[in-house]
Amino acid sequence: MIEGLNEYVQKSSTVWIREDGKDIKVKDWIIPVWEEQREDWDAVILGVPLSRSSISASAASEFPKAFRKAWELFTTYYFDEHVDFRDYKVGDLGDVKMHYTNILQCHDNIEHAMQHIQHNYPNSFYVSIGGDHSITAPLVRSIQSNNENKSIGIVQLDTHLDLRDLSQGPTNGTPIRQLVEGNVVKGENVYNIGLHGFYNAPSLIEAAHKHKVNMISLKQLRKKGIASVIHDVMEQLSNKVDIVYLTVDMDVLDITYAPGVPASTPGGMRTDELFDILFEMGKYPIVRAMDFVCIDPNRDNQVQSTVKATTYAFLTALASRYIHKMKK
Ligand SMILES: [Mn+2]
Repeated sequence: MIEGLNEYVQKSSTVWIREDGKDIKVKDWIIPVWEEQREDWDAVILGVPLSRSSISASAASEFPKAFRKAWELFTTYYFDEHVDFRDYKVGDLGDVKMHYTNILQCHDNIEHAMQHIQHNYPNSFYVSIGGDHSITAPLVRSIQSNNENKSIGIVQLDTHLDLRDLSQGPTNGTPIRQLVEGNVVKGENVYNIGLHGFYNAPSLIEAAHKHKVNMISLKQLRKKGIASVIHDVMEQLSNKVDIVYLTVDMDVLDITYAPGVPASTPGGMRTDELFDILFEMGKYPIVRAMDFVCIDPNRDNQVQSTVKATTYAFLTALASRYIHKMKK
């Protein structure tokens, strides 16, 4: 393992036997970093198996494993754009080591792991695989402390604001509140896309107004169109911040599409809409990091709709970055 990093990160338990050939699968394409030393990974993946901090009982800690297992179900050829993105170099860093019960210790490990990763791979795109949404706070804190003179914005795909107060400690309902009140990210630089229905209490809407968090409802998104909304959001952010962090709470999806997300709801986003958003976001190199959170593979249905949807979303985001990197 890389110097310093092995104190906080361990190899993943799912390691594929990779094969080469004309037709390869995602499992053949993503390379464990302990098998191939290089500094120029286009993207690095970090598993963050923590879900004791989830408000609803969740085994999201099992998701990094389920995610890696799903790699054999997908190829590196993206039909929609007729492109094979196997030349995009992706390294798997393994998983953050967690304390059995101490959530603050776990968050500390996540923050330190991300520090070492940024030092070792300063130019890579950072992809974190949760875990519940509490992990976003230490991840963004780490990126901020590594970029002291730069400002960070957040694009959050979520059914919830995640602005709950901290009276119950840090949970998957508090990351945005922690980041805003900790002066890590300004509320006006947070754009929440996907809000709908009956899931955010008045005190949370009040907190959003107080901190000037931008709220874009699912209805507004559909009315204006995905390309136009993402273009506007990214244009605004590009004028205000140096780095954008993209956080994808899979509870943004409708419960039909995401039965494996404990907090998913009726009336949510469709998978094709999520994929389109991630494709649009791939156009912007200012987006330096991304996470996927709150997927509990033990609650998923038998055909693994949620695990597959998340893997598809992840691949869409990376394929788009590859396509737009090649265009330059
Ligand atoms: Mn959330």
